[in-house]
Amino acid sequence: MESALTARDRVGVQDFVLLENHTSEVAFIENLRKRFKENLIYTYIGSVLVSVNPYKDLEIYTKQHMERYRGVNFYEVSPHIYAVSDNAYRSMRTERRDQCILISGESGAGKTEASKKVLQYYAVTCPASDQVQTVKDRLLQSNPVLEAFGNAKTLRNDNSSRFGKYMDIQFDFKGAPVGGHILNYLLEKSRVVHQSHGERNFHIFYQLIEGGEEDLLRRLGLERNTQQYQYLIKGNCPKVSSINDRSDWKAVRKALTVIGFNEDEVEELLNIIASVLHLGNVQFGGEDSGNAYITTDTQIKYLARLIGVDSSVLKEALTHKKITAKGEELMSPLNQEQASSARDALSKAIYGRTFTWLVNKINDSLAYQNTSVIGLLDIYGFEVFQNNSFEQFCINYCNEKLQQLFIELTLKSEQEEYEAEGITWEPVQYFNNKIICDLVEEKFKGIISILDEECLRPGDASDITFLQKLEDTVGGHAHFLTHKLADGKTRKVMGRDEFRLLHYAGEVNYNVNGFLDKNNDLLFRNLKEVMCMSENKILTQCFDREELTDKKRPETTATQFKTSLTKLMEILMSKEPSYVRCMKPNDAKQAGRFDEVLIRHQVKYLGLMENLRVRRAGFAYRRRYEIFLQRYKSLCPDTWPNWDGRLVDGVSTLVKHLGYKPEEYKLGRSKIFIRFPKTLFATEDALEVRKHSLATQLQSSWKGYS
Ligand code: AD9
Ligand code: MG
Repeated sequence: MESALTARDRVGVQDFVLLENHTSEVAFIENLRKRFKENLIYTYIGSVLVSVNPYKDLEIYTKQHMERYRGVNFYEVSPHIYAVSDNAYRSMRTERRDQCILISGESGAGKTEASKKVLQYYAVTCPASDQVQTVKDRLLQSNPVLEAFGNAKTLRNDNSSRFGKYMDIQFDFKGAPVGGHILNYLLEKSRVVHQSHGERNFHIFYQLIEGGEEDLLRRLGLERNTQQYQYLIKGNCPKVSSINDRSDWKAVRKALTVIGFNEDEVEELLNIIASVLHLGNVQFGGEDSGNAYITTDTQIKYLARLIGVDSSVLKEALTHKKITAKGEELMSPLNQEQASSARDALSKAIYGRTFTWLVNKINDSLAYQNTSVIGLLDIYGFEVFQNNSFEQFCINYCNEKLQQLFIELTLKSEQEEYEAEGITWEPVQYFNNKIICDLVEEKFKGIISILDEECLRPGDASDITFLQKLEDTVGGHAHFLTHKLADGKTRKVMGRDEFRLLHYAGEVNYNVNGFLDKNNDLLFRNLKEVMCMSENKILTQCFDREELTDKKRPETTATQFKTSLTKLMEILMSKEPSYVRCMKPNDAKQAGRFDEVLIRHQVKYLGLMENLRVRRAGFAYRRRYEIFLQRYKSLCPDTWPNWDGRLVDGVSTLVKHLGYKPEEYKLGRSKIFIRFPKTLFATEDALEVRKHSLATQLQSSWKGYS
């Protein structure tokens, strides 16, 4: 039998607080590496779960595994996402407190996979009736649908979430899942009309074209060739080896039915998807006067039929803009370039609004009930590309907010625990990223405010004037840089149209081109009018006539996002959080490769060393008295087989018998705090020896009978 000591040597410790040298990053990474090589992808820092993406299917998500974690305390079994799920579930049941599981990490680190595992765990292990089964099925089937419409292949991840998702799972008093509700955040709409090299549009387009039945494609006027569509060729990446669009299409079709879509609704939804592809193929020519005209009549014919509008109305709307002059409404012609961007704006609006409609539709089918909930947050991870734009700015800002929440909540809860136990709190130094959140979101002075100001300013406002304003306002900020150096010289590595933010997770250069347009997100009024006339029932819900009469300027994209994030933070703050910190082991999406540089970078920006220091703040280990006594009571004749007195006295007697020195531990109100891992290891080893000798004794006494 392998001794406890050699096992520790081989597979490392399952909780970083038990690392001998807990301040050493080298020891931390070595522990991760050892475990990763043994396919042990999960490790704790106290109650925080650290997960390293294995990039291969491990046999650790079976029903048997789920059973193993059901109703069992954290430290009795090896670390697992199921342990976190079960712990949150039990806290919700016993303490009647709403829970949330916050999953963070960079793009491709495994957040979405982790959130699916949590959902599957509840679907399998929670009690069920027929009605509950329907809810469970719908909760599970919402994933393939939302992923088809909201995920895409990027350079970082073949199945990258291009929207943020917060899902409440609701449980009744028996602990059965009875409903759910999804909030979605800022879909990356620009992907509908443009993709960077090596990336794709949203999965659904390829699924439909590759998997759609012959007569369906005929009805939609589509060819079975993705390369025919302008919106699908920009990234020059029609196929992805890890993705089977055809079988995914089947799964999505089935999922839509489970969620409760009838045939007509599916047809209308697909009409919209096909319309976007046809819109992308609408081309414009230029008359001598410069006015745009449409050169592709076939597309207009299909569009008119699929959207259910008159083709001449549509043609006019795509090439004109309605203006009001001297109280009179006039149609002013657009030039070629303007018409192309109006067309793209329409495609983005149609797709974006349909996505929100889809989320609402799923919510309706999940029958929201206000009971105990467990919230699951799976949002796009921090990302840095060669060229970073407005989308990365929003995504990375969102990650700053989540990091901020993590810092506030973990520090706060640690501090509270020490106070509750009557043990002196030893302050820990850590980097607080609030300064970066403020730089982005502060009223009047923050980057978003400055951007909004430029968006509203009539006249010569442009992306470049926005950059100049930034330089004037936040130029001296410690986390902001542009090509201009303080001495008037130029920083050569940066473009004149870029600014750099020093995020908690690393430096990112943002190119300002397109910031104003994307933030304004304008759609010409006459295009909105046409959409309101549509006979497609989904589109009539997406484009409301009231919008046409509303004189108020709609909120900018960044401000809407900021407001929705503030609300999200409030939701999360009101619940008891559990954390899953995901990491990616290499950039090649390969199994078995542990790139130390990449891991070190993530350990650093996820603040894992600080997390560990806070968690240890003097003490490596803490446990409730009854649990500690139950586990180790056999090691002391006074506490074995039972201790009848006060728990604290029992623990005190036990540890004195074990030879703990006064400086090695402290007794709080309900828990024992142990300072060094070696003390605990010695006790664990003693337990191992005792079990072994008991087993040997038992064996020899049996031998006596034979
Ligand atoms: V992004 O911010 O949405 O771009 P995520 O969500 O963090 O990102 P995702 O969960 O999509 O990453 O994981 C990326 C890929 O890694 C998956 O498609 C799987 O192929 C792989 N993966 C992640 N977690 C696991 C796992 N526990 N077991 C096996 C995994 N493979
Ligand atoms: Mg994801």
